[in-house]
Amino acid sequence: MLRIGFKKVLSRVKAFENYKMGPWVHYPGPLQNEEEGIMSGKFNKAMLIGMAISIGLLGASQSMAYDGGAPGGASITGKITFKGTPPAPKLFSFAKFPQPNFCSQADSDGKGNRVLKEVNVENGALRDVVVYIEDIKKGKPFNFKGTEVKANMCRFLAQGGPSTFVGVVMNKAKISIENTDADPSDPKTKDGVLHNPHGYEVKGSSNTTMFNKPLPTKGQVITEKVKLRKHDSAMKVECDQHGFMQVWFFPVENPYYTIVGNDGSFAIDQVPAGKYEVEAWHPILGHQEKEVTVSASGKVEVDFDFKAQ
Ligand SMILES: [Cu+2]
Repeated sequence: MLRIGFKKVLSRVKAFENYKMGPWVHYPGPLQNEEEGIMSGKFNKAMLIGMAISIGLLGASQSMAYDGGAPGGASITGKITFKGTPPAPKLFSFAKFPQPNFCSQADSDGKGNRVLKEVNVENGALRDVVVYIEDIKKGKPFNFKGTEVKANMCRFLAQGGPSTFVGVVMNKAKISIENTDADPSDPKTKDGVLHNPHGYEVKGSSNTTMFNKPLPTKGQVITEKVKLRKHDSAMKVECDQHGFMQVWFFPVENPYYTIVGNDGSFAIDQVPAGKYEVEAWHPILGHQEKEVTVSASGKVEVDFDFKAQ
């Protein structure tokens, strides 16, 4: 069972050292935390080889590449609802953070607080949900162009979708964050309000830093490669200057995702016939899955109902 050639093991080690491992390998526990110095020499080569052998054995769990040359004709539609009383928004006193006057121009409660609505419900419809077909190996074309975020009025806003609180990323693709903030009335920040985007991989209660970069100047953009190492994790970006600047990203591996509209509805089209797990993901409320079967040109409706945690 342990018959992996030494050369192969070495190439695994090399790959590991170069951070080129596949995205969804279940790493042995300690490897999950880069910040604890796994790559900084605390571990010797023999240990790395040992780990490489385990990774080699687990290699079969890596997902296969997606084939975008086989679009189908079915569609999956539905609506995301929320039952009960949504949790109250989080409040952050602007006075406790830099540039309170500038930042208070957006999403203020009028009493000196930033309002962060993590669970946004209007007329029973839940916003900021990603709906995704898991493990679909082929279908419509997938040309993921990367993820864009703007720092605007001391908010991180996900670009290009109906939600600014939630977007999607793809492992090994790019995420770019642009600073659009400057305060001409303040000599210290006339060229830019300093934001400090801090990217995390989040799984349960564990947060691992992906990057942490200052962004001091208006018009400046930082671009990072998304490096997710755990199965079923998500990504979050927070500002180390302004703790209320928070945005979430769900990792996708195929084009069959969408973010619900303001009325909680969604539609996923060009689905090939088959049986699928459809997932609805909310960064605070967690995820739900439902199995659906679609025929060649059928329409299937699937709804999800979330509750307070
Ligand atoms: Cu900031």
